Amino acid sequence: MTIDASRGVQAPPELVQLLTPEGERVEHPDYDIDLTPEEIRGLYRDLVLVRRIDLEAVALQRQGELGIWASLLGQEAAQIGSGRALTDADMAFPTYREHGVAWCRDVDPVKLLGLFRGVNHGGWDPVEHNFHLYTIVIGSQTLHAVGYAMGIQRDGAEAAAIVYFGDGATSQGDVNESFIWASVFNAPVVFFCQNNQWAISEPLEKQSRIPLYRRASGFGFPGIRVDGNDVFACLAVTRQALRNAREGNGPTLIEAYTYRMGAHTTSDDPTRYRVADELEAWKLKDPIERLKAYLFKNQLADQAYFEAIDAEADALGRDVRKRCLEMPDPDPLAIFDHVYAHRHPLMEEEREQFAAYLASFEGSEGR
Ligand SMILES: Cc1ncc(C[n+]2csc(CCOP(=O)(O)OP(=O)(O)O)c2C)c(N)n1
Ligand SMILES: [Mg+2]
Repeated sequence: MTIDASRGVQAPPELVQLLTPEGERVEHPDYDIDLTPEEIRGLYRDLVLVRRIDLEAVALQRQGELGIWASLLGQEAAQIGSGRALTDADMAFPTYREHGVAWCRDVDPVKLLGLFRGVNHGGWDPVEHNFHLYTIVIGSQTLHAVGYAMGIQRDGAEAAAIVYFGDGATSQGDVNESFIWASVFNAPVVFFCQNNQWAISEPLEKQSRIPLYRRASGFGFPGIRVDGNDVFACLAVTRQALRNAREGNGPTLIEAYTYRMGAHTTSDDPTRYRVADELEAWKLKDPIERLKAYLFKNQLADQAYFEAIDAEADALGRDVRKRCLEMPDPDPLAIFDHVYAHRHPLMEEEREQFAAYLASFEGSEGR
């Protein structure tokens, strides 16, 4: 097999970009954004804090405190840009990597860690945050999102659904079926594909012979490619797509062109299947560095500001670690609690059997 070390590194011409890797602001005829200095600093803070949460989670896994972790490293701008485009009424459907979107939806990061520590099955209430539980079955959440969007449509609500999925997921039947349903029912949904160039060890060229955003035209709705490492462009493009959905103009496919800087999960070793040059080239496109350069060059933030954000990030990291270690082990019988919305005879029987089994251990308190 020949390895193309330049994969994904050259920005394709059709990509929407508002902030270059060097931190220069550029204009786009169709997408613009007018942000106050405070809003821009807020985006920078979001990016830095979610990277710090992610770093702490990787460290916790390496120390045996989490079973596994799926890092968002490199994808912060795609997640913060799109996440900050949402209104409270919009509903987000994540994969297992959307820690940045969870942050925008006010989900306590420790609750994300609970799933990966094996102490809960997803520790937040999706209705409270309008942020669905993490979904591991690749692509299946696209169907949930379209169904939810059709519900919004029937309620006549002023909201939209957004669903996150990866480049690999675009090959799943569920995703293609969800495109058809969204299209023919004109559902208020935004398909947000983070093309991070890899599906574990499968490169993008094994998923598609055409750019992913162009798939949408075959289904009858618009597709657009955005620089996924540019938080301004991700915010502008997602805002417009959500607005279109809410106004009854149907779905949009957004392909956020980015790169998975880390391993697929902590169980993976990417050095087995990709070359170091690729990683080095993408480091130059880092989403945080370009915004930092922009803030600095335009005198919107000074050294003291960056130091204060770094200190806040370190404090957050320490807090997340402390509260992760304090999470109690669940009651073993709690596994039966949320299988069905109501009590179920078979579940009751299995619960009793399991309780008797637990009680059979010497020294057990006989739950
Ligand atoms: C239906 C299904 N098939 C296979 C898997 C195993 N699997 C987990 S992650 C993954 C790759 C997903 O790649 P992509 O959609 O690009 O998302 P990324 O992990 O890069 O964010 C696969 C095949 C799964 N979880 N579900
Ligand atoms: Mg991928």
